[in-house]
Amino acid sequence: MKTHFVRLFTALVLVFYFPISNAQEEYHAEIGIDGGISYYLGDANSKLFANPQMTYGFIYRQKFSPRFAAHLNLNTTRVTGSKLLSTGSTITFDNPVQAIDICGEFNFFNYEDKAYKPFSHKYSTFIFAGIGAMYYGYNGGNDFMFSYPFGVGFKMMLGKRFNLNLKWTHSLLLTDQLEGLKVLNNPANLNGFNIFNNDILSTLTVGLTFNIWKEKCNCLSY
Ligand SMILES: [Ca+2]
Ligand SMILES: [Ca+2]
Repeated sequence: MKTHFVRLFTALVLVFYFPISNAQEEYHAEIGIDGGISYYLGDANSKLFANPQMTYGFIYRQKFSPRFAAHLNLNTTRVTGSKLLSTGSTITFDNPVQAIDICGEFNFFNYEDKAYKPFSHKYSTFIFAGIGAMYYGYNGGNDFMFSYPFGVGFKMMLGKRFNLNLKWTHSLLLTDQLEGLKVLNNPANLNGFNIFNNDILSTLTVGLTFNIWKEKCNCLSY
């Protein structure tokens, strides 16, 4: 009789305790800020990380699954440099740029805090690509053009609510105007077929995001 009671008690504990203990909070989105450096590649510069400028901005990330997410990134920075022209004179520029990107993300690991599931990690490298736009000074006024952002990153959970993000982004502008000067807009007349002759804005940033949009999950039901 005592043995039956112990078995029954153990079974009840297994049935009721484990679903409760494994019911975790899941968050569907993140908001946060990022900051770091930017540099430009184009008609006046071909070196990575030349003339680095400060950049900072806002991030929103929507999580679809442990592997897939999408982020919205707003960043502000400047594009600076100088160029020796064929006339013998040197021209300098310092152009303010606002950028917005919307990218899909793929995580190389399952980014979730579930130690009992294989391939789940509290960190992951990820790749992303999408579409964006930039608003910048051009020829005494302002102009706007779409871009193709893409890059690599690393994300890591900091406790239950925060995430650290490292991101290296390259945004190919669909025009050659990023320096803000007409003389550096397609100066070699090479932009006809090769979109990669357009200007590129790159950023290397560290971000801190906060988990929002909580939903209880029964983690035994996956
Ligand atoms: Ca250019
Ligand atoms: Ca160019």
